[in-house]
Amino acid sequence: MTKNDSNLYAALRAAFPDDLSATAVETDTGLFYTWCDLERGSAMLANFLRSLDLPEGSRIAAQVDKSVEALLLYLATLRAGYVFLPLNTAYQSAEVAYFIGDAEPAVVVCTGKNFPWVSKLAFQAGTQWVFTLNDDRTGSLLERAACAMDQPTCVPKQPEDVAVIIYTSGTTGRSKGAMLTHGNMLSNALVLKDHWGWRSPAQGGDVLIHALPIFHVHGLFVACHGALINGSKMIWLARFDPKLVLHRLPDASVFMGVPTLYVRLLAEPGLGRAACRNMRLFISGSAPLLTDTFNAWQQRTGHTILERYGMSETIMLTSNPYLGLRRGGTVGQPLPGVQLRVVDGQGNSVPTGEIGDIQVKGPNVFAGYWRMPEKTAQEFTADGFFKTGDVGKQEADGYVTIVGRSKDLIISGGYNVYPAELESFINDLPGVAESAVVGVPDPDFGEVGVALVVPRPGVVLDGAAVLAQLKASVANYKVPKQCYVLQELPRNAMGKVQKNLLRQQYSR
Ligand code: MLC
Ligand code: AMP
Repeated sequence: MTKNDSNLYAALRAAFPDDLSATAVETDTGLFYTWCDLERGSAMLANFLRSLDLPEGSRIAAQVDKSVEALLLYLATLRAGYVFLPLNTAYQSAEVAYFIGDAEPAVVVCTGKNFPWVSKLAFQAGTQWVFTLNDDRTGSLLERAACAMDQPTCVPKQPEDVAVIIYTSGTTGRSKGAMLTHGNMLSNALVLKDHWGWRSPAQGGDVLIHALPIFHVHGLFVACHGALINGSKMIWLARFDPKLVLHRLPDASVFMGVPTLYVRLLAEPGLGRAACRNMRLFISGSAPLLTDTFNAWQQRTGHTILERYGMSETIMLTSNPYLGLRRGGTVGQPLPGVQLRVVDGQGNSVPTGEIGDIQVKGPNVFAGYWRMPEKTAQEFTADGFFKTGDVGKQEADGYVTIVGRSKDLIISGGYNVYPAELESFINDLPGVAESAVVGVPDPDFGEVGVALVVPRPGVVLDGAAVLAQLKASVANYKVPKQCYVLQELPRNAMGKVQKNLLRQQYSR
């Protein structure tokens, strides 16, 4: 193995089909990108980034709408040897300011529409370059890169070199940037290639419908790496639209989604065996898939959804089998190379089938939180296992079931929402004494937030006004769907807010 083999892009590129003129990506706007386009386009962007003479390890932050060019920017960053920092397009200015301030990217790429405020805060934070990239192939990034060479740059990397930082919010305090290495991502992509039975181009190939956002692990790594490392074509949808997915299903063989996507597809009368006739595999993850959804899908389509479990810090951890029993309500068995154990509060393994905290170890587990050595140390055990914060059990045959979370986290439509972040914002609003945000079941998003707010003495608060203020400040998916004003919050003998009671009372 040459040194260069550890750059993730080199491995992805090696899997491109021999015929580079074949279609690699087809978009919902009728554009066709060949494998040669991916190779040349990412080379030009990589050479352009290198021409900026950035220090090694520079971060390239991107808050851009989904487009093939945004994917090329990610691939170019890998090739150029820098560190990619994808940002959710729903983040508003305070959120973006935090990430840019913390990660100190040398380059920020944003939409033309957001350039005025993003560039202001980026330059204030010391960023040298701010470029624009729009979803219609316009913007200063592509204009500048058009003059770059297309020589096949791919900077040599070691497996332990950081390739991406993914920010995850936290139950307390600041958001943490999980550093994923070239080695983490390549090992996981290779395991999934085998585990999910991807068909090589020589075997007729697979076609993936890509309908997820590309700023998280699911859409960017599991889906894009999956297709690229198998030389498989992607049908690229800018956003999830159940009718469009249904329309394209006959042209595809693999689909990946968070449970909400399956719930919304089931609401389409046209979903049935005929629409899925060419499909090989439906994969679900990022949030619990209800057994009802699993069963309804099986009945309507004849396909058994394969559920898997992962997280930003670890990419994919467990999966139901491709061949063998896909057990609804479970997330399957640890992937090859992943060690998983379930422990009690003292860190001792619990007996088989009993509930405890899930800890994991493997080549896919991240290198630590960006500039947070103490936090990183806290999240690992002395023998190197990462504490996932998920609570579950493992049966004798290895199947894992997630039953809850020790972290105070709501997963809504596959997005993580941290109550602590919202409570701290609400508590700072005038007239608010205290607040609690809890997750309640929701048929569409799986779980949604509800806010309970206690006013200061003598103040009259309006729940709708609290939500409006939140909406003006944080990403829209974080905004609780309802807000109730209470005279006090229920507390236990230790003075801790009893969120379980609130959850029961406000379940819809
Ligand atoms: C949108 N809204 C949400 C929401 N998405 N609210 C709660 N939870 C969400 N996920 C808001 C909108 O802002 C809008 O508010 C209202 O809810 C209705 O929006 P919508 O039109 O129904 O939403 P839509 O744009 O269709 O988006 C829904 C979605 C999207 C499910 C398609 O959320 C999505 O793509 N989710 C996937 C997330 C994902 O990829 N997660 C992977 C993380 S990686 P208003 O007020 O504006 O009307 C990971 C690791 C792993 O977890 O294991 O994979
Ligand atoms: P994120 O930090 O956004 O990567 O979210 C990771 C979290 O999503 C995990 O810690 C789990 O709590 C949750 N998750 C991912 N996949 C599943 C799944 N299949 N079932 C239940 N929870 C899941």
